[in-house]
Amino acid sequence: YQGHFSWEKYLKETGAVAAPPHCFRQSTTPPVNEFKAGMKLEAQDPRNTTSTCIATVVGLTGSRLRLRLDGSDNKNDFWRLVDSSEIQPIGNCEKNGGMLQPPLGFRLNASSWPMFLLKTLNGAEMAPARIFHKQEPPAPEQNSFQVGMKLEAVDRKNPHFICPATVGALRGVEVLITFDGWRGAFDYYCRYDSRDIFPVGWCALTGDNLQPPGTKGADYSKSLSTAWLEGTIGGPGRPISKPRGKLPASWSQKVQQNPTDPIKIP
Ligand code: MLY
Repeated sequence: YQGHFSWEKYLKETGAVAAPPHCFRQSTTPPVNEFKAGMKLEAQDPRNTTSTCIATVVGLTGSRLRLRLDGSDNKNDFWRLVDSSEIQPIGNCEKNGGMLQPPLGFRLNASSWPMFLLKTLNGAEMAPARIFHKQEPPAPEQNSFQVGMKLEAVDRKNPHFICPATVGALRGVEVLITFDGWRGAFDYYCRYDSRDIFPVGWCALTGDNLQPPGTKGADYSKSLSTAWLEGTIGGPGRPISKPRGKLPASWSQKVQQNPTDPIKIP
């Protein structure tokens, strides 16, 4: 069941402004995603960032890859933009004098790592170097976000979700990301040049499913107006479980839960 969230209507209704693209460390055109499920690459272990591991692409969404470290479990998947500097073609680590490491929580005995590595790479489909992007977009020179500006942000507790968000506060180089229609539990501070935040319209460009705002505590809560949710049938419900709507103007995105994504219930 699908619904569509319209930024155009939502901005009008909330009287808010979108953070301008120059605030973000993102390319103006989202990077092309030529990866395929099953391809292997090198990735920094998100839980132990000094180690480089082998990862397998287990899913693709817009300009992002869903990655799983070889030798890890399926409960610690993570998402990276295809132009992230934290992913590299296989061979890069060794070329730079490094050694591939087992992931934190390697499910076998540490002594079996060399053999595991050999087997996991044997006959593997390695992501070709040409589909990696030369470099990350440069960081903007300074934090130009302002409180109240709207953006699209990764929900770090449910990182497969990208959601409508508002700058809640500024703290030097940091920005407080708050999720529209959700209580503070999902808020986080990140650097202004974080790769987890995107300008309004990003998901529409990449084909990612932008989640609709929640229904709690936001500025529209009194009227419970859902004019920004096109084609709503019935009253507002929980957007995650009940996305709804009809086909969009160019500003609208598909709202659909990926049935393959495990949903953590916080
Ligand atoms: N387990 C949660 C998921 C909420 C996601 C909130 N994000 C979109 C800010 C729930 O359904 O309550």
